[in-house]
Amino acid sequence: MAREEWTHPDLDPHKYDAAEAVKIICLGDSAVGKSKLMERFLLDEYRPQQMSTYALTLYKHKATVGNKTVAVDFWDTAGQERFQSMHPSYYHKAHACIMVFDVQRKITYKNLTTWYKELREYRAEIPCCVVANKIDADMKATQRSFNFAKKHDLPFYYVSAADGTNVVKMFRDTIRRALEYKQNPTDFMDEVLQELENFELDKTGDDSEADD
Ligand SMILES: Nc1nc2c(ncn2[C@@H]2O[C@H](COP(=O)(O)OP(=O)(O)OP(=O)(O)O)[C@@H](O)[C@H]2O)c(=O)[nH]1
Ligand SMILES: [Mg+2]
Repeated sequence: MAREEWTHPDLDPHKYDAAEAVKIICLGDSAVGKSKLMERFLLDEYRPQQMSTYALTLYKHKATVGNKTVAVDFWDTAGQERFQSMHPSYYHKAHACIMVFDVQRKITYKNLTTWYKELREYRAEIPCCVVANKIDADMKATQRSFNFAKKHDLPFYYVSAADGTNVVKMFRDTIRRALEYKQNPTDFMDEVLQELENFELDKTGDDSEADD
């Protein structure tokens, strides 16, 4: 996003530096039920904040984890995002990711590969889970095996935004994992190494100039 877009306080990435604020993103093809899942989880505190200019909706939630109150922002995009890569700012400072597919549309399951690849390009280590939505419409789906999650060692949930099956459990687990990650980011060393690598590259650049 362009710099001026951060002037909206709700989109200021610095707020996620605060100890008890987490950002959770949601990925998946259009119409798999990302927004409905959030609405179902939030129910009466449901106050989506439409950032229409950015095709982005922020769902704000106060969660209690242990004896702490955590401010959770769920970031949800709308529409045809699969056909264009998500903007890097969507991933920026995210602490967890929920990847959703629709058990009635195989293509949405297949496309998880693309979503996951993009996620890992930006956020190599954040907790992520795979969600098979709309099981109310196809109960037999729970007997089918979806190996994507196993292959990548990700938690997997059969859910229904329509009747609420597993929705609270999936969100609570994800919030807890987001917080754990925040308190103990496993990719901290990656960031340090990257910084060092950039530094070394800069130095090499300087040296070659000096040699000329
Ligand atoms: N039967 C059934 N329908 C669902 C369920 N969840 C969502 N839907 C329906 O699927 C359609 C798409 O749901 P959305 O939540 O708008 O999907 P989305 O992933 O947010 O889609 P985009 O915003 O376009 O990316 C709607 O018509 C929902 O009513 C579910 O658990 N069961
Ligand atoms: Mg939506």
